[in-house]
Amino acid sequence: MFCEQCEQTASGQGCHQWGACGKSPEVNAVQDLLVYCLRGIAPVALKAKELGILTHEVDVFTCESLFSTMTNVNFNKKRFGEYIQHAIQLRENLKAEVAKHEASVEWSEVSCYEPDYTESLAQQGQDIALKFITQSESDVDIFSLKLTVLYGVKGLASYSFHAQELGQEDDRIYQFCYEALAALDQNNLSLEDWVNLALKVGEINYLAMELLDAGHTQTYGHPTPTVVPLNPKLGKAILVSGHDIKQLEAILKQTENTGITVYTHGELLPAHGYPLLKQKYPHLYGHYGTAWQNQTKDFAKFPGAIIVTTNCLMPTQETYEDKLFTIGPVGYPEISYLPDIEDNTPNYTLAIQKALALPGFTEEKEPRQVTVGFARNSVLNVADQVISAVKEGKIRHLFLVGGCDGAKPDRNYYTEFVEKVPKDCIVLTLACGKFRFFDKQLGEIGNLPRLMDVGQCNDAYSAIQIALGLAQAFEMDVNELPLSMILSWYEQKAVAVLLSLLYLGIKDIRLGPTIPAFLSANVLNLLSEKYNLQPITTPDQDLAACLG
Ligand code: FS2
Ligand code: SF4
Repeated sequence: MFCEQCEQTASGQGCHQWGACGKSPEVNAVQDLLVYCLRGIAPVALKAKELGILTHEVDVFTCESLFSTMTNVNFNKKRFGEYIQHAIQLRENLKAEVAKHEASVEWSEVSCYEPDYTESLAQQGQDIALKFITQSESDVDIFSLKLTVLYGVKGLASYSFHAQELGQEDDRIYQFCYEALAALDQNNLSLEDWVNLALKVGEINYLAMELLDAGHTQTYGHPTPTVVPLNPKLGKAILVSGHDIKQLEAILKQTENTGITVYTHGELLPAHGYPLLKQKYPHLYGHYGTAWQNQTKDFAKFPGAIIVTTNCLMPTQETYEDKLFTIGPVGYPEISYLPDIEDNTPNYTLAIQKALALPGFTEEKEPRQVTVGFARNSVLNVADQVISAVKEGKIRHLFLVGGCDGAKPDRNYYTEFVEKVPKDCIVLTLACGKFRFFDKQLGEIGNLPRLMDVGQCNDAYSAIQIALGLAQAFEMDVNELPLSMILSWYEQKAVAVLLSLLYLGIKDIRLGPTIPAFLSANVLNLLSEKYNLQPITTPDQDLAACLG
């Protein structure tokens, strides 16, 4: 087994025996086999697009299956077997369509590959992964960039999958996913070509995040500052985890008039800020628990059904397995999976019945709350206040402290950093890393809260719009703003977001808790020289440098 796609990779060098995320070597191998099959689909889909053949089903499938191979999404070997069979079937159907237009196309080895379903798919995946590594590792820097592109495309595919659910699609995204997947099988690209391809992942991911933002805001309105209770309400309950606001709405719709209260978990906290969701479904009540790595404790204690819509799912525990449900690309062996029935939406009846059978909350807790909804519109609406406060010296600096959370103790850096930010500075935050400090009372500067939650990880798009809007208002380059980005990464969506920031030319990003293992020393040097991308050090040292 070899996997180094996430931040918790073993010894900071790669998981070889067993995934630190809980992924077995067999699951890792079938994921690699699925990615190989998608690499085989890519040239066929590109040819089909060139000939004007409809590829939509394959486009959506490609994004969903790439999504399923991300960290903490799917641990179910059987499900990957199904994805692989479907991939081959879709590829052959598309080839048949291409043949109707152009009979003489010769497909490369990867596009002709057929797994032997009578033999172990895991063994076949392992052999293929080994071949990929031995073919590529002679040039460490190109191998590093190949992995960067592949991991970034996984993140981009996941955002595109969500945008598509909300009716927002752009063929440039699908076209690029295929181009990037096809490039992994080319051995004639230079280092510069690979750097450009990695930045192109950033460009296309920016488009995917823009579409997802449009999907959310056009469907649910622009987020507004909204108070979210952290204490539960008496009664039956469902907890919805992950990032999928469209599926949260489907759950809200199917639980109307059942008496069930719906709680968000993890990256769904910002859903409360969308006015049209909040107004339409009063039983969308509050938030329960903190970041993904605390779910084994949070899920065990939750007295209702739990639905995980996306990452980050951890290996499950007996104490809550019978009340846990997964959907879409998410899965775990022996855990109830609710398949799509209609309009890309599952029937949630089993989860609803489970919630009604469980006791729900029977004891009141002391009221606690947080405020969410400081996305681009909310912040840019008060841009004049921010600008005056900066000009009058009331706001010295803004920090974007955002990104993923994880279990490692060195992530305490982010909590300490926020605690040490001077009182005349503002902290914008996003993604699940905020749970280390999201309920801290940092007070206000004038009417502006000192801690503002911009949203989920994909709302990096919103944070970028805030930065660009402020730069425009100050009439200066975005890199000259009194704004520093202190980012934490964990999985492949964060890789895609980082590539988007680099594509936009954002400099001086501080990244932690560690630098990705898949970045070779030369590639890291290159990014450091061009963008001044740098690892975090200590909160005191980094604060001093940013404020200096
Ligand atoms: Fe957090 Fe996990 Fe959001 Fe990542 S809930 S680390 O997948 O995408 O951020
Ligand atoms: Fe290791 Fe991360 Fe890969 Fe899991 S996803 S096997 S923890 S590198």
